Amino acid sequence: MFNLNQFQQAGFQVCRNVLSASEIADLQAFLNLAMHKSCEYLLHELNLTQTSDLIDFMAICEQEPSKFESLPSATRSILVGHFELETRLNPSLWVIPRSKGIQSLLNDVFSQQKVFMHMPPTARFVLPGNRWAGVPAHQDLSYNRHMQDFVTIWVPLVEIDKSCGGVVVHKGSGQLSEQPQISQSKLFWQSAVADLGYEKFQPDMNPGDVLLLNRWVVHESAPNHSQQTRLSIDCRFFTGSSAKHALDLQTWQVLEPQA
Ligand SMILES: O=C(O)CCC(=O)C(=O)O
Repeated sequence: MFNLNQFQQAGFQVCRNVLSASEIADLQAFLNLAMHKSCEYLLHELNLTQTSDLIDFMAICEQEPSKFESLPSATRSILVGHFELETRLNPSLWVIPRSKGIQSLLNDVFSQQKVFMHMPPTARFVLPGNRWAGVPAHQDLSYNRHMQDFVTIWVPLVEIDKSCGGVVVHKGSGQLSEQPQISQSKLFWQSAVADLGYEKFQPDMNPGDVLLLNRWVVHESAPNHSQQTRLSIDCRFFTGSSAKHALDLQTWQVLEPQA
């Protein structure tokens, strides 16, 4: 049951059973197929034979950064767990904004204002052991200056527990002002914000549950220690205008960036 006051205070909320079983099944079917294609593409590009070779390849890159840096940016992006743009642009992912459960949640958050979804959403796959496919601690506002009033909805498509990892929320940071990023190796990811000592909370979730985040709350990816690939989608929903492409949830048109 969504609680707006609690969300505004904490900056996050785990919302249970928001997407239906059939919505989840459609998303899983689409992304499982896309994941196999992405892995085949990587194996072909890197001249490797099996998926686990990709993890060994990343371990080598950690020792020899130039091996990673010399790859095309599209390949680098898939290696750190991002689905290709073509997949992210596919309307199959609009199951999320079209879901009655998501629309009801957005209505509670934005109280009947017109809502838009940043395009394209991000879809991720974290292969077992791919510890390079993780986002360090960050606040979403630092990466989304093109929107003012927005929330992130993180949608896992597999069971999320301590072994499979998921998103770790820094409990208590939901109203924190924007934090500077501390420098660190930029080989695989952007810099992190400093650890201010907040309690780390990593919710267990089932497919159908979603994690709602405001733009200030600090959060990061947890590593995937399981034998299963972690599949998830994160969408940003906003009111007002955006300086980047957006999906209008009233008309289902993709809008051009606005000045
Ligand atoms: O899926 C993940 O591992 C991280 C997602 C995230 O940090 C975000 O959506 O802002």
